[in-house]
Amino acid sequence: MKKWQDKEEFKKLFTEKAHILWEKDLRDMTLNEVYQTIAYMIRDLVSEDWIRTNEIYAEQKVKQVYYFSIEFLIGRLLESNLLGIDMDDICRQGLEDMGWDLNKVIPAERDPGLGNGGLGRLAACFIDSLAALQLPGHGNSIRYQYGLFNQRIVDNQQVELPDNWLVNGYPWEVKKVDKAVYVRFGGNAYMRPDEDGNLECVHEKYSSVRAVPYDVPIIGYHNNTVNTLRLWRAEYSREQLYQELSIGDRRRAFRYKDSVQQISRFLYPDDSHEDGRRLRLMQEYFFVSAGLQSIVRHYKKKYHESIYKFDRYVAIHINDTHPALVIPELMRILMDEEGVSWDAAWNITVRTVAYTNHTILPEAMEKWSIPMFKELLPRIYLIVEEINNRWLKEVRSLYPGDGSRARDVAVLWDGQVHMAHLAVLGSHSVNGVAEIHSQILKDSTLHQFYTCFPHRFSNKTNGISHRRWLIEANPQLASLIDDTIGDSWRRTPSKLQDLMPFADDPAFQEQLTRVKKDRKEILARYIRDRYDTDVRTDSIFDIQIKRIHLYKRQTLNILHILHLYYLLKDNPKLKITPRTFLFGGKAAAGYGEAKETIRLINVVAHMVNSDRKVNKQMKVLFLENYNVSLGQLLFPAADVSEQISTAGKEASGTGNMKFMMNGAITLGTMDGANVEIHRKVGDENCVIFGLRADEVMNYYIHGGYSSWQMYSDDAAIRRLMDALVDGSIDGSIGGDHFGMLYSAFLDRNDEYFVLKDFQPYCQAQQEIAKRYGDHTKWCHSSVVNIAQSGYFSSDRTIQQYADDIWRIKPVKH
Ligand code: 26Q
Repeated sequence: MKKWQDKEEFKKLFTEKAHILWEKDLRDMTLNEVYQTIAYMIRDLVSEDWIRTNEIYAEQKVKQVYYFSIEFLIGRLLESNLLGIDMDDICRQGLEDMGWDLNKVIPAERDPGLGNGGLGRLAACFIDSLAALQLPGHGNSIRYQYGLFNQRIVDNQQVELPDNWLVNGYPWEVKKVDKAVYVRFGGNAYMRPDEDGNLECVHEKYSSVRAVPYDVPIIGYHNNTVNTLRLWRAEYSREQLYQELSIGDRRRAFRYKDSVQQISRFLYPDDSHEDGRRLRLMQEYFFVSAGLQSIVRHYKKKYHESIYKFDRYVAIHINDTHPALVIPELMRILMDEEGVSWDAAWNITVRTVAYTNHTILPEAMEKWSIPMFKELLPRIYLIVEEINNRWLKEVRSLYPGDGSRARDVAVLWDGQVHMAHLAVLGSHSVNGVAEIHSQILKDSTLHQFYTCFPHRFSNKTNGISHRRWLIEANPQLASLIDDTIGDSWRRTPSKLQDLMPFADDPAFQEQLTRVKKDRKEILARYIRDRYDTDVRTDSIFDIQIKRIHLYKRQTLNILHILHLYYLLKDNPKLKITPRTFLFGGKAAAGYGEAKETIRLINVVAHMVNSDRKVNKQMKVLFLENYNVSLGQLLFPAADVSEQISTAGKEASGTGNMKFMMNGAITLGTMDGANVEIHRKVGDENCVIFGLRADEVMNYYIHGGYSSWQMYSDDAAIRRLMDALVDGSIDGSIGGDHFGMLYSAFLDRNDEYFVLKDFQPYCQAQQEIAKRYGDHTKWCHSSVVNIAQSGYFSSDRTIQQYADDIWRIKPVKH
């Protein structure tokens, strides 16, 4: 790996590069220009290794994995790349000599919002770990021109603003025009006999979209590996445009041009309620087809192996069902372009593809209407139909007379294409993302498939990059850990365990307290600058940051806050442990209840914060525009991690792990990875409350829960529910106030058991306050959480995928 020898060399190269790029005096450079200059300098350092990494993979013909995900929420890259190549100190010193502060330069990079939340961020942690472990693995996705909307709060409500993240250019990407491919949409597809009497497919009158890759280097941590995140952009094909124009149909030509450019224009917000939009299906096929074509092309050009050995050299992973069209698309390429028979193509496909499920919420299961699917992807539809026919034939012969089987496992059913069923059928591996979630897949969601293919199912508990979420986000804690146990945990995060003996060490506890206090002060400064509000750093920082969803129960949190407020108002002499409640998260624009939740939080926050009788003891804030960068500021400052989803609903959660790694104590339900966090740290070092998944399931199946009953029996609940609609919180009479939430809780029988879990949650909050009061014990818990968090590094997760699913090995160089 090339390096800058010292800060003098850095300054010299910086000056040269800046002159070439900006043609102006250093003194006139903007922070954005400074950031971009360093980014290009980093690219100069890694470019040889980037080329070399790919050469070695090809020379040694190693098996490679391609991680297909419709989202990659990578966050800013300047700091993580500087840390990766170990050039952060030299860069910082060099900049300082020239009058810049690296900490002020870093925020000049716009946070690429190419994802909604957990699933997209997981993909980013995974490619980070692949490179860190020197594993041959790459990402494949879409280069959205606009990321997830920017969120502003105006009059307590969320307003969505477009995220034009590319306006100033993106220095990390390299456009590869020579690697463009074409993706076909529409037209007619049918089978006909060829000269030898074999059936061949004819696909005609389609329209072609040019897919152009933009590659982003994924730099390994202190090694020479540079893998690739390939992002595809849709462009119109000039040939096709001229053809349309030559026919004389200008309107058709421009319609074609417009619709093509739409394909990679916007990231869809996670809106599980909105069904199958045509453009979304186009996006899915677009990046799947482009990615696969380029993989097959590379395989043929560089590996010189028979196409029948494809699965020995290539693994393809699909991150949820959004890329599940990989299955029929690989079948198409193998059969139509490589002349492989159906049976052989199916074998190769199943052996190549592996699938991860991320949700069991029925409304979030992906389905597409058959007529739309057929019209947009006629050739792919024929293949899906054949997959379905052969499968149902097999099912009927295995379970004769059992009509309900077909319904549970069919790919085509009720006029729809069921993507999860296609994904399970066409993969050799299916996994959930936490133990409890993988169990639920086997027991209920995919139970029938589990009985057919038990060996396909496994669990791979999620993980997070400890490089981004500890080393980068919390350098103060990272260096305290170095000073205490050495720095081997940076390569081997399980070594964080070595902190266990220090859990009761007074000197270590004192230093940890200092670090937490520093991080709370950094956050408090941000809050003061942005919101003109002071928060007490001696208060408990209690944080819930995640997408806003009914099942995640931000409502439970805010109802408890309102309840605390009433307690203080009713007993003016009452003293509670001072608390700062922080929220962050975006609501899908079309998700009414989620947007109403944001408004409720803000209205309660306003009422509490402006009440001088209580605002010394509690503060509530909703922080705008939660994203990766804001996360890096919040996780290190947290005392309490709110993980309070209805048991059985949160597949895993990954924010829970980021909090834990930064020494926060989990306040959570027995859901997702909370179950495993609880097992690692024990009852004494986290606070668990509420219904268990089996109890929730029982209520769904057998009934027996009435939220109206809760309302009548519990005066505190009654007061809170009434407050939602009587105008007392937002200080206005009339109007429907928080009618949607009121209805969800009472008229729709509280589907997520917020009222049922309310009192247990209040007690859990009291338990938190009690424990926080014993500072030594609290510190002990905090240390145990950090020490046990190594298991939740995505390095462990990726090692399991590499060993059990992909069968790939590290490549040292
Ligand atoms: C679907 C249709 C149309 C438009 C968008 C979507 C869509 C987009 C994103 C549906 C779902 C998502 C994202 C889901 C997600 O983030 N799931 C989370 O995955 C994490 C990583 O495994 C888990 O930790 C979380 O528990 C899970 O909720």
